[in-house]
Amino acid sequence: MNATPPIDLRSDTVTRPTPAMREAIARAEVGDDIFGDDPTVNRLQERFAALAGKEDALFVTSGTQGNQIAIRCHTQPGDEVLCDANSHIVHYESGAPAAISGVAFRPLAGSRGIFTAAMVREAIRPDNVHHPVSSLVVVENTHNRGGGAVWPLETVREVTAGARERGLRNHLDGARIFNAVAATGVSLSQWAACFDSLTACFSKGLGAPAGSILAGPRDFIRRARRVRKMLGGAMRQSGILAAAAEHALDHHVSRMAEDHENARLLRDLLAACPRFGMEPVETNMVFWILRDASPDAARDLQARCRARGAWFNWVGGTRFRAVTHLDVTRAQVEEAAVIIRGEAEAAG
Ligand code: TLP
Repeated sequence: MNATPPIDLRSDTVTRPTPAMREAIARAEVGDDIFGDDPTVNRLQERFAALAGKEDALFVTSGTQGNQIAIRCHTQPGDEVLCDANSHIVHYESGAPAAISGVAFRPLAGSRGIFTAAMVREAIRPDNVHHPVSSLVVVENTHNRGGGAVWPLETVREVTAGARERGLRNHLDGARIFNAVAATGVSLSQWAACFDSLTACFSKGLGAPAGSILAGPRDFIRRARRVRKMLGGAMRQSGILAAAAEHALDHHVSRMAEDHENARLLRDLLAACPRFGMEPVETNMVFWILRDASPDAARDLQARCRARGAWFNWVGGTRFRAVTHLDVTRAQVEEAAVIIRGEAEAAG
C-alpha cells in the first residue's frame, strides 16, 4: 500500500485549518449571530468593511451564497446580468441566478475572463418595452476559468464606470481577490472602490474551513441580511468560523505570494513536456492542455496521475487545472510535475 498522502492540486478549497487556526477557533468568543450577538462575527464584519472601504459587511456561508445574495439585492425578476461567459456564476452556481432571482445572463466573450467597457456598452439593452432590463455587471477577479487571470485595474475602472453611467450596478465576485492583491500590490479597497458590492472567500487560498463575506452600502447589507436568512444562511454561534477567517486575514494573506511562485514553478516544470500547451500563470492556478489528443485521452491521463498521487482537475476538452495553496509545498509541486510529465510521456 502506498502510504504517501496525495498531492491535492484540485483546488485551493481543499486546505485544512492549521493547528494555529484550530486554536483560534477554540478560543473564539461567540454569541447568537441572528440576534447580532456574536462578537467575533461582528468584529470580522467591521474589519472587512473597513479594509474594503465599504459601509458594512455580512459574513455568509460561501462564495456562492454571497454572489447570489448580491444578485438578488441588485436585480428584479426578468432583469439581465452582464458577465463573462466563463464566469463562476454562469458555470458553477447550479443555475441559482435563474432560480433565486429570476434573472437571465447576457454573457460577454471576454478574453481570459476579462471584458471591456465597449463590450458592456454594446450589450446594455436600450430602454424599450421589448427588452429585459440590464441591471447588473459582475466582474470575477481573479478569474477562475480564465486561468486565474487578474484584471488590469484600469479595465475594471472603465468597465464599472461605463456601467454606472448607464444606471447599472457593479458587483465583484472576489472569491480570490486576495490573490489579485498579492499579485499586483493593488489594495483591497482600490479594487472594491470600483464596485457597489463585493464578495471575498476565506475558504480558498486563505485556508479557512468555510465562510465568505459580502460588503457594500449599509442599506444593501441590511437587505442582504434578510436574503441570507431566507436562504438558510443565517447561522448562530458562527464566531467559530469567523475566528478562522480572522486568523486567515492575520496570517495567510502575506504568504499567498508563495502559492503564486509554486504555480509558476509547476508551469515551468510541465512546459518542458512537449505534449503540453501551457497557459499563462498569473496567480495560484495552472491551466494547460494535452496537445493532439482526445478528451478521453485527457481524462485518462488525469485518472492515471490520480492513481499515482498527483490530483488535479480535468476541466473539459483536453484542458486541465491545478491549483496551489497552503497545503502544498514546493517539493510536492516538483514531485507532482514528475508524475504528470512521466504519465504524459509514457502515453506518448
Ligand atoms: N470555485 C470552486 C468550484 O466551485 C469551481 C473552485 O474549486 O475553484 N467564485 C469563484 C470565482 C470561485 O472560484 C468559487 C469557487 C466561488 C465563487 C464559490 O465559492 P464557494 O465554493 O464558497 O461557494
